[in-house]
Amino acid sequence: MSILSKNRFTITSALPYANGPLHIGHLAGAYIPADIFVRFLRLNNKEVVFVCGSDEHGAAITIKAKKEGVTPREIIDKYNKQIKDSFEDFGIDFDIYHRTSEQVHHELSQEFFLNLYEKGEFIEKFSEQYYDEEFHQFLADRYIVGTCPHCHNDGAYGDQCEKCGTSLNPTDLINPKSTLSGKTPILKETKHWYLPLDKYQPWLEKWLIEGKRQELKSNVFGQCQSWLKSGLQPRSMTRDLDWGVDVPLEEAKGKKLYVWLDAPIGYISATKQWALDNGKDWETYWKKQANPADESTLIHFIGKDNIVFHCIIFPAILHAHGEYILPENVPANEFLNLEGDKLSTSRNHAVWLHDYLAEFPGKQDELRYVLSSILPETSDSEFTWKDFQSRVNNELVAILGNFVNRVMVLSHKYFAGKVSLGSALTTQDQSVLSELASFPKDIEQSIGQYRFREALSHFMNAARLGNKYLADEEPWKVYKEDQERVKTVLYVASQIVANLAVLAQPFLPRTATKLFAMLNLTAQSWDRAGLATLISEGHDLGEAVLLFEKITDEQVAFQLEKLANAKAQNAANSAQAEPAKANISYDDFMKMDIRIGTILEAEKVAKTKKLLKLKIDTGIDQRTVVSGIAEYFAPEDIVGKQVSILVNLEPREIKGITSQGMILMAEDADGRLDFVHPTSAIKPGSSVR
Ligand code: B3M
Ligand code: ZN
Repeated sequence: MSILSKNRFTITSALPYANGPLHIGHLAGAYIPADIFVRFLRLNNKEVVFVCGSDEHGAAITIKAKKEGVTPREIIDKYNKQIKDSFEDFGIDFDIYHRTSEQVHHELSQEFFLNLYEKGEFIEKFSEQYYDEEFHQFLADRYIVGTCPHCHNDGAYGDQCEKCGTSLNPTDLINPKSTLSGKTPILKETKHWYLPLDKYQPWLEKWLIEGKRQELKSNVFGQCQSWLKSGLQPRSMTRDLDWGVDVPLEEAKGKKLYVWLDAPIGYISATKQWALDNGKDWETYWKKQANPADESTLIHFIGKDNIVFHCIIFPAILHAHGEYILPENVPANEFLNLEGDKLSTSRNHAVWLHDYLAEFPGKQDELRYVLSSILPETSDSEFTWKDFQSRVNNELVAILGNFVNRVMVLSHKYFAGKVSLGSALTTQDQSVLSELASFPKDIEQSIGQYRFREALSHFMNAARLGNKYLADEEPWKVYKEDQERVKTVLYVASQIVANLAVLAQPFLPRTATKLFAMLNLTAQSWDRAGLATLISEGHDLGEAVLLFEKITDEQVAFQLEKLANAKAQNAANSAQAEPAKANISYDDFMKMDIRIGTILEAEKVAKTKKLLKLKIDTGIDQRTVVSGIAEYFAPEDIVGKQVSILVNLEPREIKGITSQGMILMAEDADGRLDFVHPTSAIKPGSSVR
């Protein structure tokens, strides 16, 4: 069914956390696709509300505030403004860019919570959670670090180990430490309100898996299916935090709503505010209607890391509430990479939108174009500056810009900018014009299936058609002998330019505006696209302006150097030593019995990459120690070496071998190992203190 059979649309783009600026990955994920879609709907005179806003709650904000030594309020005010400006600069045409810190949002989120609470939808559960006694705070998510039980990385967070990717609960961590005080937290009982996702599983399977198998993109469907397959668990909708929306219950004083409960409600509160400002009825965009045909079509544009929240948790909440419509589709994109590496805010491996604009002023459409051509629609994709250059130079400049420019310049040169039909249209002209008429439908179909790259390539093919037409007809040669023919060629070519102006509107809004101005036409809606009479006989064209310029090799080199500098800066930062661990007492230290020993034998442990089995003369005895150094030392090279060995470590069974003690090794930030040993021979058994 064509998307244009619907009349009203509620379109949302993921609310970015107001804890940092936007980069190209954001645009390519949830904003450019949504913007193309919305512009297309508006051109078709649909009733659309397009909402977004800053996500201003959760640990993402408070931890950033702590890092910068400012209040959460300062963080959200700063980044909300910067993000909002970037969206405006790049023409992401929201009806409203709201904030989850607004009163109307707090109220609506609380109303949602209470609605579910009063229906008895939540499970209330006491559990023991880590608590920092010094800071008087429970330690959710990133407020706690410790050793990963899976890979033994000792910088794992309470929600995830970034080294091995495992998702964790704070209580899974070995040797947990508060990131606030650095101290070992205590366990303390606390009460939370859980959404029983397991209870909604059968409903979700029917609505989502049976009902949406056809419509959902395969990457989205696959994720949902695997979540449901592994079985949904109750999920806590409240947190012990001091920043967020208050849980509206007397007994929950000091607790906040889980940020992933309030954030999607942000779409609704944004719509509410927009309706208030514009004399509209927000409920027609969000609530079920007596006649289902009157209901709005809700579509969430997001990145792949948010799929579970938009396909499972938020729909379950809307369903439990009962009055709301459910999303029609969630066309999530995968991730965009940059120059062979993941985009990373913390490593500064990114193209920041505000930097781009300062370095390429006025070239928003160039970035929109390139990102639209490489959107990670079905799998991760990659932005490189070389590719950026070649798409701008070989497509925007050489095809679109060149065609438009030649039509404008020749029309002004030969006929003072007046468009008129000279001799009759040839069959060649007619076939070009009928081909032109096919593009709007092709683009409509691709957009309706969320295939924006394909839609853009149809648009570019229309420009190619124009370019080829001019090259075939060569009006600059014909002019000498047949001016009437040249009038007609430029008449046909002008119709193509006018069509390009109409078709460009969803993709390249600034370019479309320039094209209409050049043509001396007002903007046209989509139903006019395909017509061979957009420009009438005798029409006067406007002034020609330059649409696109080539990207130079120097510009590319500059950008690559910037990324290389960020990389070098990172390496320098990570070369800095880790901060010291918490203090221990002298007695604690004296508990360790470290001796000098000599390696007598060494051999690889079968079927392992890292392990060596060593026989050590400790001066006390000869014992076996298994050590993870095989990647750095060959057995034959280390026999006879003196080492430091912790001799009173509890024996451990490793790969079926009892290891009695631990060889002390120095390890740098890159994981490179070396022995800690005396510089001159010393008697085995000598102690190290
Ligand atoms: N702020 C997460 C993110 O930026 C979150 C999206 C909310 S959408 C309701 O990935
Ligand atoms: Zn791990």
